[in-house]
Amino acid sequence: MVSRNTMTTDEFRAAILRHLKYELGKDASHASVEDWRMALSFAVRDQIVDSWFAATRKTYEAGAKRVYYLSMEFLIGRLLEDGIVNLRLVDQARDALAALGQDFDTVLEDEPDAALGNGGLGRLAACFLESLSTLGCPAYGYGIRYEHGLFRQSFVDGRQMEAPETWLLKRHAWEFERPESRYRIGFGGEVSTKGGKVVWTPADSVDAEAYDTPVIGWQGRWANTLRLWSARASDTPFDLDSFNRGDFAGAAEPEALARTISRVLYPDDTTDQGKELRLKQEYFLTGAALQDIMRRFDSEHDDLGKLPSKVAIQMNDTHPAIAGPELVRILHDERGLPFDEAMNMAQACLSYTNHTLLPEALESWHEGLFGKLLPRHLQIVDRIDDAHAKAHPSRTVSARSDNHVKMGELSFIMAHKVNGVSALHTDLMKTTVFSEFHRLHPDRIINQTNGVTPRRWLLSCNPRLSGLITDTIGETWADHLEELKGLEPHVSDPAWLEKYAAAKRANKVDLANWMSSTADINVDPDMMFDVQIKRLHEYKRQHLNILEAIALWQEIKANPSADWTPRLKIFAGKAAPGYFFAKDIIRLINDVAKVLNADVETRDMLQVAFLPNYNVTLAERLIPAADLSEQISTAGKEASGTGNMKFALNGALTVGTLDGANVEIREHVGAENFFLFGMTADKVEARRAIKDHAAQAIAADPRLAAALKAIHDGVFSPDEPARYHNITENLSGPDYFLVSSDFTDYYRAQREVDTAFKDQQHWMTMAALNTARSGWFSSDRTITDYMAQIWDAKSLRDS
Ligand code: NBG
Repeated sequence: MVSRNTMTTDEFRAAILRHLKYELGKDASHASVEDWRMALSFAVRDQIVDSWFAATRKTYEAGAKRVYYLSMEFLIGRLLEDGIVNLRLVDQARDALAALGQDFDTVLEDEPDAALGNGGLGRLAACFLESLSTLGCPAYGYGIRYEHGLFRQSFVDGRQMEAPETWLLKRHAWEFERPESRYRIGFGGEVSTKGGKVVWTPADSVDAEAYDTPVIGWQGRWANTLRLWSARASDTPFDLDSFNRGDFAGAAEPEALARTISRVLYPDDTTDQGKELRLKQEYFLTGAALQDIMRRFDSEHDDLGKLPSKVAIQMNDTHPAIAGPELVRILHDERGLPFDEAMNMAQACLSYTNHTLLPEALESWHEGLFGKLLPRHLQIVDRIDDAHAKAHPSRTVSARSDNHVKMGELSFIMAHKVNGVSALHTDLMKTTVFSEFHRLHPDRIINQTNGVTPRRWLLSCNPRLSGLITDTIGETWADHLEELKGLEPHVSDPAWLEKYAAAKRANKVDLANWMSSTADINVDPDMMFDVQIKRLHEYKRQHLNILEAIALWQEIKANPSADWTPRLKIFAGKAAPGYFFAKDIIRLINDVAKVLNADVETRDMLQVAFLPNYNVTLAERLIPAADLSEQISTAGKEASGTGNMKFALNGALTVGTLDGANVEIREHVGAENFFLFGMTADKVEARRAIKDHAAQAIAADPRLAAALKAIHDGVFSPDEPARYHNITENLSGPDYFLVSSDFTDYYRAQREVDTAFKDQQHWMTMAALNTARSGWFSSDRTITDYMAQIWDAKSLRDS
C-alpha cells in the first residue's frame, strides 16, 4: 500500500474519541454507527482544514490567478473514504476503529452519497475538482446546494419508481455554513436610465448563502473549495402578522418560496426543459458566483484591468451561460466600462465546455420568459449579438433567433476558448453545431478529452489491483498515471498475470456476495461479468444490449449442449422521470431478466440483473469487478463517456462503437485489446437516409427478427403481450438510433468476446494491457491541459 501519513494510529484513535465526546456528546459505549462515522469524519476533517488554510494563504500571498468552475452539477458521492485515501490515513483509520471495536467498512457505508448531479457531466466536475486540488491549482467550484439530489430509484414489478433523495437528512461533516457570504439575486422588474446610467431594479429577489466544502487533493498537499449556494428569503423569512392571525403555513411562506430555487436538482441531462424554475436556478448560481468572484477580486486588486489575469471562469455546459451577459452587466452598468471593453474583458475571463451535440439538449429560452425574469440581461444579449454581427457581417447564425435566446451560440460568442470533450466530439462540433462559428473563429474550438481521477477510480475503489500495481512499480503512479506503462513488461510474466487475475477474481467474488445478500441474485463468479452502467437513453442503446441477450438465450435454448461462455449481464442506471421510452426499456430488461433467470435450461449460461439506484457508490463497487464494459452508443452521439475510461483502467475490456472517447481508448490500449463493432459516425447519416433501414436489417438477420418477435409476442410480458409494442415498432420502423442496423455486427462482436473469454490467460493479458495503457485518461492530464491552454493558471503546490 501507499506509504502512510505520519499520524500514528494512537493519535488518530484519540482524535476520534475526542470528537465523539466533545463534538457529538456521545460516550463510546452508546455511540451508533452514525456517531462513529461523524467522529471519524471530524478527525479526518481536522487534517483537511489545515491544508485548506495553508492553500488559501499561499494563494493570497502569491496574488495568484484562480480558476472558477461553474457547474449546475457536482456528483461528488461519498467524501469520507476519499479524504482518508488522499491523506493516506487508510491504515490508521482502519486500525483505530478496530481498536475501538468498530468495522471500518461498515462505518464508511453509513455515509450518504451526495448525488448533486445527473451523470457524466456532474461526475466530471467532481473529478476535475479533485485534480485541481491534486495539482495545486487555486480554484473554486461553484454550484447549488440542492436539498434533494437525483431521485432514488427502485423497481416495482420491474418498473422504475422515483422517490426523493434526502442526503441532508443524515448528518455529514463536510460543509461549513458561511452566513457572512450571502448575496442578493434579483429577478424581473424594470430597467431605467438614471443620469446616463442604466439601472436594473428587480421586482423580486432571493438570497444565496454559501456552504463550503473543502476538496482535498492527493497526499493532502493542497485543498480547494466547493462553494454551493442555498436559497434563502431576502427580507422577512417569517411573516409574524400571519402567524399572529393563526395562519402558520402562510407565515413560513416567504422562506418556503425562496427555498424552492435550491430545493431539487432537475433530473434530466438530455432535454432542454425550458422551465422558468430552471432558468432561475441558472441565474441564481451564476449571479451569486460572479458577485463572490468580484468581491474577492476587489479585496486584492484596485485595477479592474487585471481581471482577466486573475480570474478564469469555466462554464460547464451552457447551464451557467448567463455568466456572459451578467459579467458584462457588472462591468458596464455597475463599474462603468464602455460596452465593448466590458464585452472583451468578460470574454477574456470566460470559457465554455460543450458536453453534447444532441439537439434536444441544447438550451434555448423564449425571449418572453427570459425578458420577464432577466430584462436587463436580454438587452445585453441583444447588444452582444449585434456587436458580433457587426464584426462578422457574413454570419447567418446568431444568439437570438426565432424569438429565443440560444445559449450555445451565446456561450460561444462570450468565450475565448470553447472545448469539446473528446477528439471525435470536438471534430463534430466544428463540422455540425458550431460549423459557422468555427469558420469565423478558427482558433476558438479546442479539444480536451475527459479524464477521471485515479485516486477514486483505482486507488480507492480497487485496493487489490492498486496494491499489486504499487508492489510492481512503486507508489508514485497515483498522481503520475502514465507510470502504469511500467506494468507492461510484467504482463507477459505468468506469475504476475496470475496475481492480476486473482485481484479481479476476488473483486468478482465480493460483488457476487454483495448481490446475493442485497439483491437476491445468485451467480457464479466465474461467469463473465458484462456491465452496462449509465443513464438510460436511446442513444446509449441499453435496448441493443438486451436484444442481444434475448437472441443469445434463443440460441442457447436451440443448442443447449454447445460450449457457451457463461455470462452475467449487469445493468444499472436511471431514466429521466418523464422519458417514457427509456422507462419502458428498464421494464423490458427487468422482464427479460425474470424469464431468463428462471430458465433452468439456460441460466447457468446466461443471466441478467438490473441493479436499482445507480450512483457513484454503486459504480465504485461494480467497476473493479467487471470483465466487459459496454460502450455501445450510436456513433456520433456520446460526447465522450468517462465510465468507459474507469472500466479500461480497472481491466475490463470494452465492446464498443467508434464513439466519443472510445476512439482514443482503443488507440491507447491497442485495437487488438478492444472489441469494435458498428457503424462509424460518418456512415450513420447515410444509413438513416435509407427509408426502410430497420426493416432491411431485420430481414437480413433471422436472429434479430426472432428476438424482436419474442418481445412482440409477449414472451417476457405474458400478462400483457402488447406491453412492448412501442419498442418493437420503433426498432422495426424509424429506429433513429440504428439499433437494428447495428445488431448483426454487435452480435458478431459479442461472440468474439465469448471466444476470447474462454482463453483466460489471453483475456487477462488483454485486461492488464488495458490497465497499463490507460494512464493518459487521468483527469490530472486533462486539467493540466486546461490550465495551460484555456485558463493560463499555474500550480502553487510546490511553491
Ligand atoms: C455528458 C456526455 C458524456 C460526457 C459527459 C462529460 C451531458 C450533457 N453530457 O458523453 O453525454 O462524458 O457529458 O463530458 O451530460
